[in-house]
Amino acid sequence: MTGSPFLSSVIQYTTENKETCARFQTQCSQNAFCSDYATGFCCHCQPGFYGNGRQCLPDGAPQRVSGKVSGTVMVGSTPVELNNIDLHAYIVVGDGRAYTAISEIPEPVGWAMMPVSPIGELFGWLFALELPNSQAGFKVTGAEFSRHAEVVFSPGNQRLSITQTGRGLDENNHLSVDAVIHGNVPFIPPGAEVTMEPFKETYQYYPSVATSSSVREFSIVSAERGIESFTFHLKQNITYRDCRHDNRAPTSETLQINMERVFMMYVKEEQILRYAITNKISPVGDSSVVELLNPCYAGSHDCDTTAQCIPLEDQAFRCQCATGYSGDGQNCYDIDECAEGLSSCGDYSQCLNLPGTHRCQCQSGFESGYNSHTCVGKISRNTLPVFDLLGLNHLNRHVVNIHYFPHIKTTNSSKSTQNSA
Ligand SMILES: [Ca+2]
Repeated sequence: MTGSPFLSSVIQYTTENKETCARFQTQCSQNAFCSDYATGFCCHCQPGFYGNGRQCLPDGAPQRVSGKVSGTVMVGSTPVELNNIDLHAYIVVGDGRAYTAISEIPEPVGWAMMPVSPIGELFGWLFALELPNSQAGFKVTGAEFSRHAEVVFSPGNQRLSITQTGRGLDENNHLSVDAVIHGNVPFIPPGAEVTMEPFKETYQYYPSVATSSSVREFSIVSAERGIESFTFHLKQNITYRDCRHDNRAPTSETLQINMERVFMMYVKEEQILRYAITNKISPVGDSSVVELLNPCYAGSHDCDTTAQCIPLEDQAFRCQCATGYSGDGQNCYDIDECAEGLSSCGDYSQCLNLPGTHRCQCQSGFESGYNSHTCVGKISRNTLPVFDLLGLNHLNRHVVNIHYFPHIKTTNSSKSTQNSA
């Protein structure tokens, strides 16, 4: 302290308004702990989980993504509306392979969107297989981010802009990502095949934003036109909320994604557009040397798709079932937390078993409390009219259990008191 009135007032200001765990811990994931620092708080995922602390996912578990795609895409001079069509992705984190499917997508644009693999590459970056000294995108962004990508095709100079917004994790831990696509794509003859060689892309990391820029070559093979070569230039940035209060040293300012086994396909009959890409993230350089060392890094291990591969010395490794699964690592099984009495669902909630987890589903008229294991009345039960209190709205749906209404029934008070907070 210097005694300067200016400085002391500044210090006083920052202290009073400092965001602390005591006030903001609810912003952390249930699977995180909160730490206070001189300038504010940060959330950190607990051991066995990964993420940015605000959202944490179990290590080793496969990840699902779902969302909607909308926008207008011009194929040649034909505009095609994409009207909230479904996007689903599934990522086997243990080998870094990301599968993306968009349906139903109509025919001219379905063929023409085959080279637009960057839509699926986002999920590859978020949940890439990590080589030493690197971290997959989700550890930086969590589930809330905005990704802007600009794709410019050659030789036709068509431009396509892609915006993908991460909207959080839903109740099943699936990542919600909506996409808006606008612009032009080159025409591709129906029945053509698109192939893309493996490539490397370098991501630059700055506070709260990651960027990359690359040129991709791809070939279109069709009966009528033979083999044609194209390229596109991709420029993208991904913005997210960063927590720097802990003054941690960034892992690396640049990381490299190796994309292999790139596969794109349009199935006309089902109107489904599919991308599959294997993604490995590493420091910039020749990652093949590291991959030779251990099957965990090469993705050639035999761990279950719901297990984490833990590298040991040389070629040795260990498979560990993800949190929520049990087994020897080669074979993992979902734990039925409801049947095995492992759930901590409170009153007014029903236990629902899910792969890798479980959920406490609130009875009608109740909503999730802070920790999502407890359910609290949607309206203050003290002010509820007697008719509503008796649950007339519930009667048609299921048998009213008097335990739902602790104010009326008091003989079993032990069960009905813990929920009032
Ligand atoms: Ca389960």
